[in-house]
Amino acid sequence: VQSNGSSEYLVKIPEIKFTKLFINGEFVDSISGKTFETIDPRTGEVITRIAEGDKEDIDFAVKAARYAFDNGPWPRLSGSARGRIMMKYADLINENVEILATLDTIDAGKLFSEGKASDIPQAAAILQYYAGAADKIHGATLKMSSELQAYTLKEPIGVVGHIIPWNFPSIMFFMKVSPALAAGCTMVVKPAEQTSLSALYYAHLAKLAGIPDGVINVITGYGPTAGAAISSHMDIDKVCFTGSTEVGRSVMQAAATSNLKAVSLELGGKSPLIIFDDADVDKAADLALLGILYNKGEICVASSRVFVQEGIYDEFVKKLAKKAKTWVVGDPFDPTVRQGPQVNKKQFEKILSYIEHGKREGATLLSGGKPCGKKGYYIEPTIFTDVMDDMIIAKDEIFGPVMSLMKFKTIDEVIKRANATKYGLGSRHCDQGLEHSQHCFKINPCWYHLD
Ligand code: TXE
Repeated sequence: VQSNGSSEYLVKIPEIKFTKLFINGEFVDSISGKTFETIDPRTGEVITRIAEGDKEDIDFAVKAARYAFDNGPWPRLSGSARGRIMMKYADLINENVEILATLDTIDAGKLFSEGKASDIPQAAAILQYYAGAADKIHGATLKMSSELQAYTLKEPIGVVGHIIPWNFPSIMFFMKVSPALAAGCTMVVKPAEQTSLSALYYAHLAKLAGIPDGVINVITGYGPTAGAAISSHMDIDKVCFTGSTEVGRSVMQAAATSNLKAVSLELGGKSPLIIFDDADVDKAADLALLGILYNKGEICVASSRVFVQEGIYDEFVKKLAKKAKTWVVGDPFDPTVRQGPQVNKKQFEKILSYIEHGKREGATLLSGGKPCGKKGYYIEPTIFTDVMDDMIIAKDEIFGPVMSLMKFKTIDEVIKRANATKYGLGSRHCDQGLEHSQHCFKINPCWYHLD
C-alpha cells in the first residue's frame, strides 16, 4: 500500500534486481566496493544501495567500449542489422512498461500514470525512430570539376560518454543512447545518481535484445567523480551531457583540456510563455499551469516566465488562482494526483529558497509557496504575480513548480523581455484560437548528433 497520508491504494513495488555496474555485458561491483543510497522522494526513505562507480570503473568501462568498437561486431554490422536489434530492444521496453514506470516513480517521484502512458513508451519510440535511421546514414557525392569527384562518408565517431539527468531518466537515456547505437558507436553511460534504477534495467534489456557485450556500459555514481572521469577521459571521442549550465561548462572545459573530444550540451532554461489579449483566457490559464507544473516543473522547457498582455491580465490572474486550487499534489502512484514530489531534498530545499527570495524581493504570492504532505519532498503549486524582470525568480532556472507572472503592453516590448535571458531552449505563445507553437528565440548549443 502506497500512501502519502492522504490516500491509500495498492501498487506492487517490484523487487529491485539490478544495483551493480554494467560493464562488458555483466553486472559487477565497483572496484572500490563502495555503494550509495538511492532515496524515494515520496518518503525520504532509502530504496536500496547501488554500486558507486568512479574513475577506475569508468576506465574499465571505456576499455570494454573501445575493444567492442575496434574489434566487435556492432560498428561492422549493416545499418539494417543494427536497426533490427534496436527494434527488438524497443519491443522489450514496451513489454516491461509497468516495471520501468514503477522504477522511475519510486526513484524520481514521477507520476506513475504518465510514466506508463508517456515516458516509457516515448523512450521506446525514440529508440525505434533511430533504429529506422540506422540504415539511412548517407554521405554526399560532390562534383568538383570535370575530372574530379569527391565523396563524404559518415562513420561512427567511436566511444561516446553519456551523462544523463534525473528529470526524465528513461527518455533522456534513449535520447542519448539511441543515435549513438544507430551510428555504430559504443558507449559508457552515467545515469544521474538520483535515478539509476531504470538505467540499470535498460542495461539488462540491452543484453536480452542482443546488443553485443561492451557496446552499452552503465556506470552508476556521482558527477564530480564518475561524471568528471568521462568528460576528461583521453579515450572517449565524444561526450553528451544534459544538466545544469554550471556543470555543462565544466564538461566542455574538461573536454577541451583532455583530448578535445566532441561535446553536445543541453543545459538550463527560463522559458517564456507569452499570452496575448486575443487568447482564450480559460485555455491559456490551463496551458500556463501545465507549462510550469508538468513533471513538477522539473523540465528544461518549463514555462517559468509567463508574460500576459495588460488587457486580459486581471481576468487571467483570477482564473489562474482558481485553477491552481484544484491542482492535486500527492503520491505519484495515485491516479487522481497531478504532481508528485520533487526529485530529492537538495532540489526541494533549493526551490523553497527561491520562493523565499521571491517574497523578499517583493513579488506577490498568488498561490502556494509552502511544502505540503506529511513526509517526502512535496511543494505546493506556486504562482508569483508582480514579478519584475530583474528579480532572481525571473532570472534563474528554479526547476520546480514556481511560476513568475509578468504584465506587458506591446509585442516589441515582450519579445525584447522574453529574449533577455542567459538561457536558450524553448518558448511558447498563445493568441487567437490558442495557436500554440514552440520555437527558439535563441540558438542553444545542444541537440543530438548521429556522429
Ligand atoms: O544537475 P547536475 P543537478 C538544472 C536544474 C537543476 C540544476 C541542478 O536547474 O536545479 O541543474 O541539478 C552529472 N562532471 N538541470 O545538481 O549536477 C550528474 O551526476 C560531469 C537542468 O542535479 O548538472 C548528473 O548525471 N558530470 C537539466 C548530471 O551531471 C557531472 C536537468 C546532471 O547533474 C558533474 C537536470 C561533473 N563535475 C538539472 N557534476 C535539464 N536541462 O533538463 C554532476 N554531473
